[in-house]
Amino acid sequence: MKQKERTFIMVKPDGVQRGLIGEVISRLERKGLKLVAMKMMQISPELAARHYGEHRGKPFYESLVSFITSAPVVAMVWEGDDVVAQARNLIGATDPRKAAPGSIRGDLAVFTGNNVVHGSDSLESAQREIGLFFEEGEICSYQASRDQWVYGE
Ligand code: 3AN
Repeated sequence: MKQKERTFIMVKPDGVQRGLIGEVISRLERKGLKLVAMKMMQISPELAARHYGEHRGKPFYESLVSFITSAPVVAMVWEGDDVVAQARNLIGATDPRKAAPGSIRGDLAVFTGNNVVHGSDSLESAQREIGLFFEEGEICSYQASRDQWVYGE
């Protein structure tokens, strides 16, 4: 079986506060993606600055950092074929007003600042973000028996 891709997914403070952790995990699980690491944590300003470094200098940067550090988040690593793109599809467009109905943001959010969940936008971002939040030893490697049914392998 070929090595599956990994992506970084995070339930943001609004998702945690609104009781949507289970809903987000459930949607990813039902799709057939595999959870391989998860932790609930409070993001420090330093980690926020590293995670959102590409947005430094943009008008929304300060509010983004203050929002992401305002309450706990649930950081996760998910694995699967083409999982970066598959998870982005499930999450929906950055602006919830443009996110397709059926996507997490399309169904559960109304405002770009508070859009419930983060998902890496490329394999390179996924590797970088996973490295910011997890040690390699915290990521589980296991065979999910459902994979033969999900992938027909
Ligand atoms: P995504 O989360 O869809 O990958 P990014 O990486 O472009 O989107 O933006 C990261 C986060 O920054 C978004 N999830 C959102 O919370 C915030 N953000 C992005 N663009 C804007 C904007 N124009 N106004 C306010 N917040 C924004």
